[in-house]
Amino acid sequence: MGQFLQDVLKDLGSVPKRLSSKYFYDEYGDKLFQQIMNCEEYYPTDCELEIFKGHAPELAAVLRNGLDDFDLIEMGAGDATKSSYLLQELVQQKATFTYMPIDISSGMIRHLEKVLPERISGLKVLGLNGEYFDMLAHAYRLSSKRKVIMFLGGNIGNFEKADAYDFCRKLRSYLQPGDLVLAGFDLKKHPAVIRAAYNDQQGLTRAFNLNLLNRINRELDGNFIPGQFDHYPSYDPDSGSCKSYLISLKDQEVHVSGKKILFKENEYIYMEISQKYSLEETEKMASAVGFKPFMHFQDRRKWFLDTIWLA
Ligand code: AVJ
Repeated sequence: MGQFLQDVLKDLGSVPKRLSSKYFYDEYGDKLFQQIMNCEEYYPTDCELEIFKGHAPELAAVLRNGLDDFDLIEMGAGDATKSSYLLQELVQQKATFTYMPIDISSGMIRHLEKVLPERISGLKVLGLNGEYFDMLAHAYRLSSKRKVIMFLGGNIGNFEKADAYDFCRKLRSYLQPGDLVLAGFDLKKHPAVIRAAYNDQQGLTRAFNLNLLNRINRELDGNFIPGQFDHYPSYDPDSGSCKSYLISLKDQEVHVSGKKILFKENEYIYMEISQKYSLEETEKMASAVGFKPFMHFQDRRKWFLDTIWLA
């Protein structure tokens, strides 16, 4: 049985029901996420891009930390739009480094290895296709150079807070003293701004969530009727957790690969968390897992944080 099916059956068999947002990103989900990033209400991408465009020289200087040779590793590089500004700047400063994007998509890695050195001449790219920590260990076997790890886009927000601590503690355990982390966090702000970003007028976020039911239908022989589920986004300013749910609109029976799943009217499926932090909370997390919070970069509205931690 494939991992996707195994996870879906376990998650829909649990109480309360849930699904994992890591499965949002099939071909159609990737397209929807691109559209979300371009829509009026969704601010995090614009904020982080503003930071990378506006502070590239300072970011580059801090990450170089002198003039030594280093490996710049990006976890979940995607199309590397944001990091390109930093890469460009580092090459311009004549820094000696290798850019090592890690991504689960082999197509994306091949694309980056081809396209980036064309766009940024002189850039050394070594793509690592696989899971974050497997590839991180691999990078340490490949070279003993100082490591700078980037984890951008507020992807850390897709972990529950306790899981984010575990992730960062694990990350710390792989690193050597002197290594750096550059992590992106979406910050707490006016709750209405956050809620709007996860409940856009065009219904893109709704479609993004419902697409997972369609994906299950397509890939796992499911028979969800997406019209019988409602998208319910919520944001709690106290905890900072922004969560999305799908609500069953009636008592219904769904089959996935021959397995029966029962839904009560108004029963929910917990789909995604996008945890928001205060700046102080990120510092607390860094210290708790053994990093020294070193430097903060923010956009002019102070809605997003790219923070540097020292191992
Ligand atoms: C890709 C995890 C940063 O949580 O803001 C966008 C995904 N979900 N709209 C986020 C997402 C709904 C996004 N991240």
